[in-house]
Amino acid sequence: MADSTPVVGIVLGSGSDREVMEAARSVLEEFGVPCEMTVASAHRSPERAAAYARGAAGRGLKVLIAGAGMAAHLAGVLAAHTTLPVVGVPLAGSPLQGLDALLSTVQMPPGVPVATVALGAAGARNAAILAVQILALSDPRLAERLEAHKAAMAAAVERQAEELAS
Ligand code: RP5
Repeated sequence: MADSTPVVGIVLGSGSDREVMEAARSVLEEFGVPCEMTVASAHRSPERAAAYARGAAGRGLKVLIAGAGMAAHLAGVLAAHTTLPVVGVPLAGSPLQGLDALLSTVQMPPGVPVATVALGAAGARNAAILAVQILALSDPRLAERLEAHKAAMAAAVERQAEELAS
């Protein structure tokens, strides 16, 4: 039986972020990558966020994905407390429609990177694919699945082009 110990941790700034961030879990499941999802707010529960990040590597996690909106400091706070790669997904929903979250996530000071992806569900999907790409560096089976994923996308574009030409 395959090992189901989570290797990717998906952290939400709030339970209200769940619907969008489920896209990340779906992608990881498609690739057969065990993951876990939890909530830890950078501002409302800073101790929980720090403790999660500090304990992540020791529990076998390899990549963290953080999704948060508004003043989205969650990914940065996690990155402050771990040497694991952290992928940040800025989420919309505020009066500033996610521009606040984008800048809060991406503008990390030198020395503490957060790999920031697109806003919302597209970003959640890309965060998961980026996590798979990181894991694939030491997992040839995952690398093969990524090749198949790219081939499937290219084939879909070919079909669209054929439909437009017909
Ligand atoms: C952020 O504030 C969360 O990540 C969420 O996107 C946003 C609103 O949170 P709730 O008020 O819905 O809990 O911290």
